[in-house]
Amino acid sequence: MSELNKIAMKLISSGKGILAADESNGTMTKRLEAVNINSTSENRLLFRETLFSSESMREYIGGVILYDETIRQKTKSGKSISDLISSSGALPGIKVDTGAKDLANSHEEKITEGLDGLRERLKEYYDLGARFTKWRGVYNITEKYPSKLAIHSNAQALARYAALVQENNMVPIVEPELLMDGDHSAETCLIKTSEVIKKCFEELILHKVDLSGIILKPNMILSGNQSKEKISSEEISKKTLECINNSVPTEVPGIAFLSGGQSEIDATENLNLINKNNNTKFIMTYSYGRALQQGALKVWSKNTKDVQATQNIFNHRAKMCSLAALGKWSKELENK
Ligand code: 5MM
Repeated sequence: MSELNKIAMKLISSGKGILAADESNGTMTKRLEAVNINSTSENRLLFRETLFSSESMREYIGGVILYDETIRQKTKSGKSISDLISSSGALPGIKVDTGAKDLANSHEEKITEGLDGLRERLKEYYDLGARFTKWRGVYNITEKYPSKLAIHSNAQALARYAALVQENNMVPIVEPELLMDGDHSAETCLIKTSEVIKKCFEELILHKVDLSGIILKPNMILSGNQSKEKISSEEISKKTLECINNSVPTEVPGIAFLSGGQSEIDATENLNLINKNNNTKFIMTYSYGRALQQGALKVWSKNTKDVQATQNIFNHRAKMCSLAALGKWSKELENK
């Protein structure tokens, strides 16, 4: 096993998954203001520190993706956030893209930026404790999108990012996210997601990325949130497995899905069925942002000093996601 493969396995094996706490300040401000909390750097740290010091970090969280602000912050006792995360046995990770901007000559689409100066930033993040990284390409689904231009340019950026990250001895999470916004069918989502993922691997291979030392973070195959089509979790799991089977090379150790705006329960139930029906060799787990944090954030906002109440909600959610990553979740356990 290569060192990179060992890191990847530590993040995703044995029912562990990843906590995506890498909201940029803009996104975090939206999340905090939605629950009437001021988005100050102290409050952003306080909420995150509450989660990172939860009991469930030991058993269910293999790694935490941080944002640049957070990896530089310290706890009340003066410990770095990376040390806090490492003390639970999880690995600190870092989002290294600098965001999605309008794509020239296709302004309704996005291109993710952040390659300039990345090699130097990676060295700094490694010194700050990061052992894995994340870059997200984001795509709309409509009749004409994602365009070949968006598919090609984002795949190339993801591959250049992944190669640089491996050169710096960290595991790149490769995240192509096709948004659930729109009225498209699940079949359309399947076709377009497969096309995007295949192109990503074409570029990753061209850039000589070691596929056994990456983690793919894709969306599940869902119908659009404005679509009249309602498909069951069973169908979601089958279509998602079909997509992974037809587009991911077998060297990749595992898939850590994003939740993409699904409710906490839907994201858990769908992952559980993906694992129950898993006919691939890949580990299938979670790298959830909202689907791990929503409930905890709500409770925290009611009384930010009641650390235990927030941690209880987070511990339960992380445990449910972990059971789903093993195909052992049920509604009964959820409501226990
Ligand atoms: C945590 O949210 C990330 C978004 O960051 P930006 O502020 O840069 O948009 C996002 O990339 C996240 O890691 C994934 O989308 C997974 O989160 P969800 O909520 O979709 O599970």
